[in-house]
Amino acid sequence: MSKPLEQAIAAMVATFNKYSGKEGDKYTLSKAELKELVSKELPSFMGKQLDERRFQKLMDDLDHNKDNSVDFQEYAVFLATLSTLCNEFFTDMKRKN
Ligand SMILES: [Ca+2]
Repeated sequence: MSKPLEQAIAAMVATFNKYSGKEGDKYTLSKAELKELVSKELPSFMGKQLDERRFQKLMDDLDHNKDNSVDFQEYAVFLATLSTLCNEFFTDMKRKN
């Protein structure tokens, strides 16, 4: 049985591949693929209904090389940013208690 952190890394990779293979380049996320991944796999982090303006902002922020798709490295930066926000949230909670 693999450890939780190993499972988390495997889930991160498997989730990317689950959506990246749906259309176009199977090694990158198109805008539609990213939108589906975020709404189905990160609902409590990102909200179930991301409005178009907020989603476009997210896509622009993540797509560092401006090729209109999110590759694995750009996706990994996104998850690292979410992890950092999560850690800050728990650190603040501990400080308050
Ligand atoms: Ca890109």
